[in-house]
Amino acid sequence: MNRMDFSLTREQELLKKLARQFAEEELEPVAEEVDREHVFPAENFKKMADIGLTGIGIPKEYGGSGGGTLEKVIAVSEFGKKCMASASILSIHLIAPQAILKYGNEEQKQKYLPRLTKGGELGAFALTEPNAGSDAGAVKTTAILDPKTNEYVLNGTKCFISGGSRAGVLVVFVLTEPKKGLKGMSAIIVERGTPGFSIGKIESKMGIAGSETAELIFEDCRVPVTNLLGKEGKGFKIAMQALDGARIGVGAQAIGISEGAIDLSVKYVNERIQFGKPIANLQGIQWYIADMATKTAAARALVEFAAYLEDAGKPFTKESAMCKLNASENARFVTNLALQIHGGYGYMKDYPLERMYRDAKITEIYEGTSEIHKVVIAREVMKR
Ligand code: COS
Repeated sequence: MNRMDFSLTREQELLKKLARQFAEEELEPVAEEVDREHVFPAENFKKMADIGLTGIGIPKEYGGSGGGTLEKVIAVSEFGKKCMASASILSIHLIAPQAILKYGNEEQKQKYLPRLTKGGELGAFALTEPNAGSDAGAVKTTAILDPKTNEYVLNGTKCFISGGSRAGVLVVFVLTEPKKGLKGMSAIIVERGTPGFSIGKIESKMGIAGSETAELIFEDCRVPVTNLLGKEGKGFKIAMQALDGARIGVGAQAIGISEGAIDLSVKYVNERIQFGKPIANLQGIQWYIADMATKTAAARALVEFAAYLEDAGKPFTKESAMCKLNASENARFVTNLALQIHGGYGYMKDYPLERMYRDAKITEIYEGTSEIHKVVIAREVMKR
């Protein structure tokens, strides 16, 4: 793609239409219930797989639907407009197949990618632990090789793992050489149902309630050595690179929810009559809408630029962190103003704004906090 060409290809336009229609027909009608009941929308995830959305960025030979990061941004942001939990589920699901595509050997790709794409199984990325959040290198879960059986024996606990309780295939970060710290970290593929792997606490969250967030427990969990992803000791780099890509996905969630909140606000200000006329006539309201629209357009441009860099195979660590930081702060700003515009109605659960306001907050926290992103950006900007 020519760098200055902002138009979508015919395939991308079709994908956008497909994702939008799916969001309107399948996601929006259940978004409130998914939030209220804290229920994972399993049926909808299966339907996403049926229409190829869970295989975005994965070549067709492995059951995927092709495309790359920009396609992910298109689909995830369309979902974010209507149901942020579903946008989050899709965006985070895609991390595991992407990591297997990038670091897996042919056998691993053949075995796992079709399951994670058209097969309809959910993927999960298990890095975080109770004492390894922002300090991702502090992981303590071990995977010690048993030379007699050629298996890794996993012991430890992961927490806050999005989709971990529902996933069929998980990429788990462990220490294969604990003495080496983050240089002894490796990535291992673990399948649901492996003996010694169990699900612990399911979290009750402020927002994105439909995206199940779980504790994962490994107790003498034996995994064949062939499930090592990439090389031993390269796990931290795999995690960091996977997060670079994943953060563009969070950026896409954030612009989606912002655009959704703007759409609702525009509709509301034209319908809401106060002082004898639609509140859209009030300049104060117009200024709110102008700020929301301008900042969101800028956020989308930065997210799409980061996606372009990743798709072009260029370095994108800095832009991925920048786009996620900017889009997530904007999502909080926009959902807050949208709720304010809706006044008392916005505060009530009859309108989606209070859910969107709660949902938006996570984008400033997961897959790296805003503060961590500033660390990453500053390091990149100040590189000599
Ligand atoms: N891509 C490739 N390699 C990377 C990288 C990246 N984006 N970021 C770091 N690395 C490499 C470094 O180059 C270094 O390699 P060498 O030892 O060969 O030089 C190695 O990884 C260690 O990097 P660093 O010294 O920067 O590690 P730190 O412990 O200082 O951690 C941060 C760096 C803070 C950036 C990292 O811990 C991080 O991203 N934390 C947030 C984690 C997060 O997002 N958690 C959310 C949970 S997942 S939902």
